[in-house]
Amino acid sequence: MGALFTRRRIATLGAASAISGALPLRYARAAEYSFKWGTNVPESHPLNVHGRKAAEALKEATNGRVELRLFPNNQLGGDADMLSQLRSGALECFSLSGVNVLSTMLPASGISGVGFAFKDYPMVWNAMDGKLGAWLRGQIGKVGLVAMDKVWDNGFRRVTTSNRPITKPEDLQGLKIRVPVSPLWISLFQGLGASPTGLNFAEVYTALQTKVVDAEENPPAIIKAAKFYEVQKYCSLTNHMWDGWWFLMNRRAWAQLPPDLQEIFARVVNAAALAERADVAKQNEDLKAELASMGLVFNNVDPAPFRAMLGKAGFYKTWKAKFGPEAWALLEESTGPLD
Ligand code: X2X
Repeated sequence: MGALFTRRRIATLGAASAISGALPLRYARAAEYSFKWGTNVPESHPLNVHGRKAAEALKEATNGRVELRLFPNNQLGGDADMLSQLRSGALECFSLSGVNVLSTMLPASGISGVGFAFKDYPMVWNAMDGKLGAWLRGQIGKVGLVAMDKVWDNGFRRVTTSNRPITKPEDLQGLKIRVPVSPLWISLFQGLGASPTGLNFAEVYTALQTKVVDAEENPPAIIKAAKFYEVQKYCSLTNHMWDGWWFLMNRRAWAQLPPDLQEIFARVVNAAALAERADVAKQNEDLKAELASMGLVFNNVDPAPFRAMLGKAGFYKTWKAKFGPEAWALLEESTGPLD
């Protein structure tokens, strides 16, 4: 009876607020569960576009009981800040690449970033939606975080520079290039003879603009959204690494949701990840012409000599030893032999 009474009262209030143009009736109650969700890329990136849609869909599917509040573009702090907020529970959800700062506390999560491992998307999703992904989610669980099943796509990464196109490994020698804060990323570019600096994404535009670094590497959707074409001249299609974002949650926040809401939450977020993947893959094809019209000069790259150089530098041997035989075998199940 009590519940019915409450619902009637809310219906009455809802009708009143509808007249005054306030909250629609369906969501007249404040959400029971309100989670903040931080991302490190600008509002217009498909991660956030589909993130906003996911938040809407979740509100619909839970009748307003669960709310996701998206904070794009490092509004809550840089990658390292958001990761510590996530761990403490100050932030409930964070989209983070396993190869990025997550790998500084969980080295295993960097394995998806091994240089030139994935050649195309079928290979990527075979691994990340398959055994390697399941194994990685298990590792993430061991450090007290929850990872949703579907990884959101960032894309195949390409080197951009302000001073010269990269067509062969020699062009990378001594190049001052920004990479995310990650031992694997640093090792990859050192192995290729460049001079990498680890910086959180929030600092990249300024670092390029002030020439603290001459280069960075990211997929086209990011080059567009973060306007790197304003401060970079060349884009070399190196495809040296695929990258994606885990949808990570603080474990206590996840555990607050009763099982039926957990099920809806996972379903909605994972469906949004699939839609985002399709959008990013398309953008990464389509954006070349648009970015070229904005002045970015593209060139193709033969990956073979770059990969050979990494092999000679001992990159694959070193990282195989660090990740261990179990993880490496899972990666090679999808990619084929890597060394
Ligand atoms: O920091 C980057 O370059 C970015 C946005 O691609 C990642 O999150 C790895």
